[in-house]
Amino acid sequence: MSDGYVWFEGIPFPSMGYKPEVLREARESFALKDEDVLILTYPKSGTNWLIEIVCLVYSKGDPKWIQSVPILKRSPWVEVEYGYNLLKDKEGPRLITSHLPIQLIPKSLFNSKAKVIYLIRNPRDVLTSGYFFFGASAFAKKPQSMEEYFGWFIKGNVPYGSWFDHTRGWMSIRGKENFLILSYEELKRDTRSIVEMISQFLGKKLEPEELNSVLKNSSFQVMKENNMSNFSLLRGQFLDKNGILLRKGITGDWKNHFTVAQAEAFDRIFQEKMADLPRELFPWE
Ligand code: PPS
Repeated sequence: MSDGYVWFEGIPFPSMGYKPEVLREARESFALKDEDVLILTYPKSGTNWLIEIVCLVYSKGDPKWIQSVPILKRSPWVEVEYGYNLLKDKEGPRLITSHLPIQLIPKSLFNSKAKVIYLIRNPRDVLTSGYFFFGASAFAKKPQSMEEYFGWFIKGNVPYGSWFDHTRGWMSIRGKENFLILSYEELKRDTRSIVEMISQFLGKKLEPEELNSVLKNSSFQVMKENNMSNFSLLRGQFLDKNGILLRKGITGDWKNHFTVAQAEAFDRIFQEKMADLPRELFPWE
């Protein structure tokens, strides 16, 4: 289809860096190892923040790694051709990132003890973040207005498809021992406690000063200035000059961009699609 996406199994993917044959091979043949860590999110949920935190937990707060190696190399995206090629021959424990829905994730995940962290975010803020980010990208369809993007998001006609399907899919394996669910909202509210939870889950105990350094170096301001993490390396080819990864970094920005009618419509759709899941899985107002 020539609508600005690469389609695979009914899901639209960005038009640069993705190939059906790589997506297929990743699902069928990529071997997850028990010592791997998989960072899973729907796009615009705080993926890169979580990667930065996990990298810093692994380096015990030492910022040398995050300051010298681009984030896309530290925890490559398994479904992207570039990331897949980096990962498949990599030795030792790997940090792996993915936005894939559950039905497209490497099948080997389900027979491995790899640790998985799934980060969820209020879909209203995901929508808002995506509106600005994809609107300034060269790899996704550019919306003319928030109204237009709102319609695409509700239909799942955005990179990686429907937020609702994605979230329902991954939530279906909640409770598995190697699966930690976090939210952007809790991470914002009490970063210290959630980072401690992450380090415990990963079996990496941090001394108090190491924890302080993780918090400082993964903060919005420090990350925004770190050219290895802020996607400035993607400007030109993938992003135009308004393409900013670290845009606002707050919760509830949707309130500045949705009309009253959009807010009401979103509530209705959320209710229709997610009402049977426990409310505590969605820790936002
Ligand atoms: S992507 O392109 O899908 O990988 O984007 P992703 O990293 O998932 O999400 C981008 C949003 O995460 C915010 N962000 C942060 N918030 C708080 N603290 C830190 N350190 C941080 N790093 C990234 C980023 O600002 C995007 O949200 P918005 O709402 O657009 O600001």
